[in-house]
Amino acid sequence: MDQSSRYANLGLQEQQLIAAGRHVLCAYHFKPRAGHDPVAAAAHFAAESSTGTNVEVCTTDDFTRSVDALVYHVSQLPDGDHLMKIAYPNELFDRNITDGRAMLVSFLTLTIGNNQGMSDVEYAKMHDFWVPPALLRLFDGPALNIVDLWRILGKPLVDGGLVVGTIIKPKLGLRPQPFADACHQFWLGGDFIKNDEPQGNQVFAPLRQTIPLVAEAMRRAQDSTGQPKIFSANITADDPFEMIARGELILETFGENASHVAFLVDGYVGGPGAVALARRYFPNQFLHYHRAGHGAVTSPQSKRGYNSLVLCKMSRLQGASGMHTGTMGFGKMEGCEADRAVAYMIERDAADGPYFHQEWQSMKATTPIVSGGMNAVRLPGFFTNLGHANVINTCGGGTFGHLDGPVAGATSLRQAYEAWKQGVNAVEYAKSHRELARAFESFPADADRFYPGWRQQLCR
Ligand code: CAP
Ligand code: MG
Repeated sequence: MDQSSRYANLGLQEQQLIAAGRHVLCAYHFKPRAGHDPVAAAAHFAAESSTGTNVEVCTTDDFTRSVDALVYHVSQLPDGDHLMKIAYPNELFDRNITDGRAMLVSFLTLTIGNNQGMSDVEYAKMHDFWVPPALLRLFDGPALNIVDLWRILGKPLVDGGLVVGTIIKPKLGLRPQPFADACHQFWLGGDFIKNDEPQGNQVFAPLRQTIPLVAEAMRRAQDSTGQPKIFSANITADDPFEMIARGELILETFGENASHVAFLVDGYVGGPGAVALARRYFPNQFLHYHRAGHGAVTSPQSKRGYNSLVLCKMSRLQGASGMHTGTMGFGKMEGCEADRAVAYMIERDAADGPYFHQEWQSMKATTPIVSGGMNAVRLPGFFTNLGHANVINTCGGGTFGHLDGPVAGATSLRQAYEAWKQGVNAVEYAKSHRELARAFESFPADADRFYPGWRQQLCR
């Protein structure tokens, strides 16, 4: 059934829709199934995403039609796919009965829900969306961000610079004492430690044993360095009451250092409920959103779901204090230098996605977290590409893979940042900073890629 007459209005002007602010706008790349007209397929997509189904129903009335999602643009793309833009009335999105505020799960279930498996649409992937001010202000947004970490670390609250971090490796398999020892070692040189995304309450590392040892390691490292330290503890679980129990245990155990604890949530696999629980039940803790699993939908190889920009934009709406934004071609995960636009979207008060300009109306920024195959050799190029170093960097292999161990690994990361900040070539800086020089030797393939001829210059 062609529903174009009801769910498509190609005469609608995007600028007027934005000026009116009564719709969420979404841009998708899609392919209609063979034999299906693109506009008709888009109209059915909009129906399925709002007030319709595949047939007219007798219960539809004039009010129903007033909140139809409307396709207002369909065009062919150079790669043969099509672009469609859909305007979703603000009224469609579910609101809490408790406080009237918006929820991300409703955005997902409407705009990337049933429409992901339709018989007349081969595939559809969201590449951008725009939230009008009237709805934007109903999302929680971040309670804290890197400024709160700089405050703890005693750094300037503007351009406080790099937070030097790591992930305790191996990813799994350390029992409580070796885990805490690794934390203590890194904290003798670094600022910030995160659990790796699967680390929690494994039988070989019960949380009730591990956390007290980590809290003690923090105390000792703070005492011996005179510097504050931060731990991002994974509280992800299926059961929200389990998450609460973990968070409360951790805060109680860290005691006087509870404000030095961030909570890590595997937000993609845990879902909006897990993120909202951390944001609303522990509003005083930095909310660290880890995105493990996102590649299933965000990878350029995926023609369905949504891209990294959409994921990161959604994380800011949900209240992520920090969000993994990838390494933009400088690390081990998929990405390219243009991905800096993803970081700008969550850290700035206004930014451009591929299809929409988004004003954030002073919603707190979400801090980019840079992880995944990074090390001291790779960092300077990353900062240059991004244009700043006001990020949290977590290097697992880049720390525990340093030839001289995690203290030297952490120190090498800080030296790489200092070199970049001073505008000094890292090889030149390494001549007078041993830990950085040894990072070149620890990661020779990276050194060859980014600093050809480094061996001769460092006489190594
Ligand atoms: C990094 C990491 C991070 C991923 C996340 C890992 O370890 O701990 O979870 O990098 O990727 O498990 O791979 P390394 P992203 O530093 O040893 O690579 O930040 O792109 O979401
Ligand atoms: Mg990890």
